[in-house]
Amino acid sequence: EEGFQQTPYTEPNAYTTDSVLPSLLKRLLPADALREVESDLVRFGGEGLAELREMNAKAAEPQLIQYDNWGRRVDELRTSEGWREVKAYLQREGIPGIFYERRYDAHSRVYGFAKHLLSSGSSSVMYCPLGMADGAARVLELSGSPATKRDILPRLISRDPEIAFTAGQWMTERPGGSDVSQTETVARPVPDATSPYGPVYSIDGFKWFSSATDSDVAVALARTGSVASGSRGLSLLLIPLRRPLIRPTNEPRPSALTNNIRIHRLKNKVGTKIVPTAELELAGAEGYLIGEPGAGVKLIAPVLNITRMHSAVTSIGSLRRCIAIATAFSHVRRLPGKEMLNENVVHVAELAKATVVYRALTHMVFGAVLLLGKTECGVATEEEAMRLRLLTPAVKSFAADRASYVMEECMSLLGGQGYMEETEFGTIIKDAWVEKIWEGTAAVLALDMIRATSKPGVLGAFVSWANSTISSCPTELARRLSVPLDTLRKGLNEIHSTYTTRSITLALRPALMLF
Ligand code: MFK
Ligand code: FAD
Repeated sequence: EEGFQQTPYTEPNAYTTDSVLPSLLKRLLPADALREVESDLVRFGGEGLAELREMNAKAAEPQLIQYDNWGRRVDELRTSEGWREVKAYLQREGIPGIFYERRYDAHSRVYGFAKHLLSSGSSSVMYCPLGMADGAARVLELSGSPATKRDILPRLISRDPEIAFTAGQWMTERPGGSDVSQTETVARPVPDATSPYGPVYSIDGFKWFSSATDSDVAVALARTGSVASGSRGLSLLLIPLRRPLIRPTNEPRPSALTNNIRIHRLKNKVGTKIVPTAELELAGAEGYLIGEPGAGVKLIAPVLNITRMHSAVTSIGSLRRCIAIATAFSHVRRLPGKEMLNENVVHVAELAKATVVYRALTHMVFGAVLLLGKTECGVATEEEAMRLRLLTPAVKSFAADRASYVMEECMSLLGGQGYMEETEFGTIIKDAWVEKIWEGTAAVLALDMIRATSKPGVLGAFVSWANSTISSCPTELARRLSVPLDTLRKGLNEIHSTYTTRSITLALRPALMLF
């Protein structure tokens, strides 16, 4: 006698069964764009994700081979076949290509991030290198030399994995990640050296966190000014991880780093285990100056803002997957001698609570995503651009904060099975925790909002937009929401004096729900 056997759940089409995305896209996209985009999302959410999950199941932790059999230092980084397949698959699907092809103008950001939302719970945090490639592409689009626009930008956004590049973002050093003013890495101009990519510099220093170490290039901060000049003495450099940067297409890319970059060690992380995050020593690495010397932080800001959007979408994408699994389980699990879980009022109420948070976060984040698209396509009003500047740190921080708690609730909706590695909750949750830290902690992002509101007009524009949105709400709801806006005004004044940073994000929460 076999005894009771639980029927395993199967995850249905992620797009067609999603409780938010189809209606959200109907609201955000013009009808003709929606028609085209929707057929792609239906395919991607079904057979596309099934294929992606098979590749992702083969992804394993990277390995560092520091010395070869003959005692030579080689610093070979070996990534798994699954990781490389996931990367190639998502590049072919148009991440980050869709964002730069701009087939749907400002709405291309909504389309690309919809694909991200559907897949980020099933791709071993591949949106880390892909998000940074997206950010680096925008930096080159805005500030790159003609040669970087010709040779490197097209590769960062290519759908062809044979030639596509990903990029790293090297900011954090041992003295500080939130505050980069004590950066120790130094870049010195190389006399007589020339490169079509920009003025040639030799770079020495130590980068404490390098996540996409399997990338082709990095955008990095390094000191060209005096130590006393703090972060205003930092410049932005484009650094190849291997030289030559451009190889013939039929020549395989070596896994060892060259360009005088050594891998000190791979980080031993709580999550994001598949992502090759390393500590790097730069000893005379060649790099090319982007933009003006001393403007490094300002020049790298587009990377920060774009990766913060990727981070926000990863938070809600991870939550989406957790809800999808919990819902699928509720369709196959019967309470002993009673109804199915999806017919049980108490259980369904728990699923509904999780779904409400997912709905609110998705509307909130995609409101900001549309503003990003409009800004990049040059069709945002000045007021919309200011709102994007203020909302980007807020949605990143808020999504990371709220999603992770709800993911834990979803895990418990499977009972003991939720705690088993096979259901993937543990991996998804541990991976998503990092969204609270990288690209800025809540406190640092609250400070960034203060930086944004210190520019004239930003806060006033936000408050008047929020008030006019509130006035179009049903009266009862509007009354409740108008109080936090007053608090926001008062709170900001107080924060300037008391430095109680977190409360600024808290004060904005109700207003952000209005998208
Ligand atoms: C899965 C998806 C995730 C994808 C990728 C994840 C992997 C990557 C992991 C990483 O964590 S990479 C490292 C990320 N590091 C951070 O996020 C650092 C957090 N700290 C900050 O963001 C600080 O605010 C910052 C280092 C930028 C402060 O630097 P400064 O030099 O003290 O800033 P300052 O002097 O106030 O600003 C310099 C200029 O930049 C100003 O312009 P002006 O010169 O015109 O006045 C600022 O307005 C501008 N600026 C700063 N932040 C900006 C910005 N402009 C636009 N947007 C911003 N966010
Ligand atoms: P600190 O800046 O020392 O912060 C410590 C604590 O102090 C935090 O709680 C912070 O909120 C608080 N704090 C700091 N300043 C203030 C303030 N002014 N007011 C109030 N509180 C404050 N970086 C890269 O450059 N490239 C990468 O590829 C990369 N990958 C990463 C991958 C992983 C898995 C992780 C975990 C980190 C990665 N980072 C990367 C680094 C990341 O961006 C930093 O860890 C982060 O910015 C915080 O910097 P820190 O670690 O130096 O912490």
